[in-house]
Amino acid sequence: MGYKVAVAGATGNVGREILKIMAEREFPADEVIALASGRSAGREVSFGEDQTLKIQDMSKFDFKGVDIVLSSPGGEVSAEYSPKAAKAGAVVIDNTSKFRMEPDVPLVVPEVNPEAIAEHTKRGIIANPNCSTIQMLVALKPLHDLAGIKRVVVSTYQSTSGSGKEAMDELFNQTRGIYMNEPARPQNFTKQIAFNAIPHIDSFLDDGSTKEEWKMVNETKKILSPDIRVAATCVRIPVFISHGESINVEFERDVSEDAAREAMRDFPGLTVVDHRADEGYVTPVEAAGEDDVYVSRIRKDPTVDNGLAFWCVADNLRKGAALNTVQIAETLIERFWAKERANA
Ligand code: 11C
Repeated sequence: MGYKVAVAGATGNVGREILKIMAEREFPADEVIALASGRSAGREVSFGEDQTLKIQDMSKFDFKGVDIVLSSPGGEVSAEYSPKAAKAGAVVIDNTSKFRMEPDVPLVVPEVNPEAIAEHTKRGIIANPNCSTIQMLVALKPLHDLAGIKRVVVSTYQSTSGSGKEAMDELFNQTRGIYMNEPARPQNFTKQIAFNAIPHIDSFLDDGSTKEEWKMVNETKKILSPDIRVAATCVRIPVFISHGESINVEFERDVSEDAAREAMRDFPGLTVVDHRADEGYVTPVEAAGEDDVYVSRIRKDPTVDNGLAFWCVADNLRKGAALNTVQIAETLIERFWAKERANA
């Protein structure tokens, strides 16, 4: 017997990707319900190669009887509906930043801290981390186990899809417009995104950092270790899908390039493509549509004791959001519910 699953925010970039991934991975669902705002109710979304689902209005939906809600409708909507769904008995896997830092809500990357899922019983909510944190932590976990990470310096190169469908359209239309001598009119971004790089993602904080950078620092502490210090600079670039990251790590103990490469190769969800030659590394375009996090350009950082530097890239809509959400649900079922059902 399978589960009753609702996908909240089913018309957004992440919601549509969740439905696609559920179908690809044959998620054990008996019933899948697509939810969105009243504006989209009645429209259809694709589910797998040949099925469609009719969107239901989330504000009128009764969550009773739903086992799992995979939720990415935006922070304010989640703030209202995730607790409502949890109260009705569902476990909500929430993709927004709303609940991530709450102490009784586990924040999970299944390859890194699957054991934290046990805490889903506290609030009925499991939080999915920010996309730029997820890919960095999949790359860092085997290195932390190997040599103990003290400090990380990361600069991101983030695609426009992290900001939604309209932001991707803005990149497309602005790029075309510039060739036709039309002035760039930023709407979703603070400055021109076509042929540019914007060192500003999410809102500014009092210390001069941005909320996106704050998330990378604090989510890393919650998931991997509170002792790891992280300095992050997050930059939006004119790419449609996949975030790139340049990462410098300082370790407790010495770690060779070969040992790092081997540990990363053995880690689930991580692929090392690292040839010191033309094309011997992975770029955002190549990572788009893929499930793994890719690591390239592994080398010593000689400016600190026990330092390494590398490049990391992943599809921000898949591993950075939808795939990680579905994997949390799969792990919840395999590690917790399957056993309960077997013993019932
Ligand atoms: C971006 N990382 O690329 C953001 C998108 O906290 O879940 C995801 C925001 C979040 O703009």
